[in-house]
Amino acid sequence: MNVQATTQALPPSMMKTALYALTLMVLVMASTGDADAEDHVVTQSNMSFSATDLTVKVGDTVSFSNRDSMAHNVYSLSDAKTFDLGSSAPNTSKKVTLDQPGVVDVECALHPSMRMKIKVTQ
Ligand SMILES: [Cu+2]
Repeated sequence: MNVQATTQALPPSMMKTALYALTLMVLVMASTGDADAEDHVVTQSNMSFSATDLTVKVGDTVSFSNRDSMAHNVYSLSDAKTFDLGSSAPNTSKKVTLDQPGVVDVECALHPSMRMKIKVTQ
């Protein structure tokens, strides 16, 4: 097989169609990515979370916003999503991306009575 035979394997018109399809696929994939992700804000005030049961979609983020006068340390108790945001000072916010489905139990390491649940659905 010579070089000419290889380049002629696909007629130019089919190459164009294939390239067009590929471009379209890349565009569709890009638009279904982070563009659809939603950010859910959960505040902490009076030593409690503003939501005790939150349902989000895979790819969404949750921002934990500390509105108390004391520090909080939000972390996960679940394998579905492991994270530890560390000590968060008053009036600061930290974000977590929920990247797989499951139920995530969330607690404050400094105040174990502060608990909430995040359900991550497809
Ligand atoms: Cu706390």
